[in-house]
Amino acid sequence: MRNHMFDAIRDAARPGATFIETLDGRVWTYDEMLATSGRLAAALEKLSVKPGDRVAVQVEKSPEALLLYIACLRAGAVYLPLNTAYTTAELDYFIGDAEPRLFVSTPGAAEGIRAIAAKHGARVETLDDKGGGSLLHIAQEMAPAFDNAVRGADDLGAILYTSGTTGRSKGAMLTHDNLLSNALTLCDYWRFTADDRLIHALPIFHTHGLFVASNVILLSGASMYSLPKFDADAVLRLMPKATALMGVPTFYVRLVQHEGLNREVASNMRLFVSGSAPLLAETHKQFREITGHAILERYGMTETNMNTSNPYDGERIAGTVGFPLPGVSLRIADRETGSLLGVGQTGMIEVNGPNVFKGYWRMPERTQAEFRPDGFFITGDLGKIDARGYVHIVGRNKDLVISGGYNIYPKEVETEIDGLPGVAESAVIGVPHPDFGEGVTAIVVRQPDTEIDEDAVLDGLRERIARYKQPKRVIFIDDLPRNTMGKVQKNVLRENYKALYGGG
Ligand code: MLC
Ligand code: AMP
Repeated sequence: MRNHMFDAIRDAARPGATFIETLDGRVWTYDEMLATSGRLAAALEKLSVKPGDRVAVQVEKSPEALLLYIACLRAGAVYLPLNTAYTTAELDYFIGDAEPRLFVSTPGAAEGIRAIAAKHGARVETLDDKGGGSLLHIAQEMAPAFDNAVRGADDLGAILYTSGTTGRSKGAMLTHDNLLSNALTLCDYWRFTADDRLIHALPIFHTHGLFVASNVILLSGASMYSLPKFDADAVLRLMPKATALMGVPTFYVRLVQHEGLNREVASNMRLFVSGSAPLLAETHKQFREITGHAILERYGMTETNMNTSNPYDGERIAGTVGFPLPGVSLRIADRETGSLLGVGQTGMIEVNGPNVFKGYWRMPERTQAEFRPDGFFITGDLGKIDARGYVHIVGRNKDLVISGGYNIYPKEVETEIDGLPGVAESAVIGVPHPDFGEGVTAIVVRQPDTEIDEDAVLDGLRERIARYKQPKRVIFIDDLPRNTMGKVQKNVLRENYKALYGGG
């Protein structure tokens, strides 16, 4: 193969068929996908992007943004998507760490980014969600036929940053074959064909929306309705014309609350997938009662793509994430010793397979620490396998909050809060939230004789960390509960505040 991932995309592309349709009825065919991604790849080459160079992209969701991902594969560049919610302070770290050759931003944000990019030697070009921006301008001058870079199975296709337990984000390096093998497995397991029409309402800067949703459509030659973001009204309007939806649990929580959801509106749909965070059994049940469809829950990670899935034909059991996908080995091991555990025993979930990433960008020690000597990746999720082989996720061994499908590492938020004047210390926890699953909550201890309040804490965080990481509530207490070792007892705090948002 000349270009491991792109060759497969090109081979699946159906001449004349629709690839993307947007809410305003604009259509991008597979022919346009090939031509525009070729022009964009040529533009990257013109901008001196060489195979192996990183291209950081922080833009609004649009068909062109997805074509830029494909263009990066074709040019041999490493695609590095960034959440649009990241603040300038956060971007400084990512650009410094990844050292991209090129940073593609929205026209509105470009000025603010230029200074940081220049500091790290990156050039800035722009892309907007209306088909404009300097990068597309350059691409329009290029020929659509592009001589694709030679890329093998093990070459990097993307780096996705995942927040770090120590506060520093880690870039997960994903190879062409990590992406291709997992997408092909999912196409097969979930029975995707060229007749499918996916409602794509996820962001395209994370694994779920970029690799699971988009790659599956590309590799089955199917089409998607692309929504700028999740909107329950729009999803329900599209359902009668669509066949599949992929979403985080919040999508389904909002859909079951919507009066427009019923059996008839969902009758053309064949598949509803949920993942990125635990789906409540209650939501699964309500959705089934209203529509007759059993949501198919699966389990994945940025580092591993998808690991397990409930079956397409067999029983989809609420509260489980199904079976290891074909080609993926999954085992449960003792947290401390690493010795393997038996049926029904709870321990660390460890995985191995062509889906598992190559390591963390420029962090060989962290990489080594998160793999067992026999190559299994230690996920940080706690789980068990039942007698029928279904995997259950029962908790996390990592201090992590998942809110609306986004991961927030408390350490990062605590470090920012602790740096504010008047704060002695803080503990950030996730507590049940009816919409987001978990709500980020800060428990703060003031310094003696200071008066810092909730608004002051939130004001202090506004420019520092992305909105979704900011606490929904800040609570002040006199002392954090600690165990005899002096460690903050977050379990006690989670119990004390479990009803804060009306959940728990
Ligand atoms: C938005 N807000 C959030 C939030 N999303 N706060 C906490 N958690 C979130 N996830 C903020 C907004 O900035 C806004 O702030 C307020 O909450 C209410 O916004 P909203 O309009 O209700 O939110 P909305 O835009 O509808 O977004 C909610 C959402 C979105 C759930 C649709 O967050 C989303 O699309 N999440 C998907 C995340 C995802 O793709 N995860 C996959 C990761 S990959 P204010 O106060 O300014 O108004 C992965 C691997 C795997 O995990 O297995 O898939
Ligand atoms: P991310 O780092 O954003 O890729 O998030 C990956 C994490 O999301 C996993 O390690 C799990 O903790 C969690 N996750 C993903 N899918 C599920 C699921 N179906 N149920 C429970 N947790 C999930």
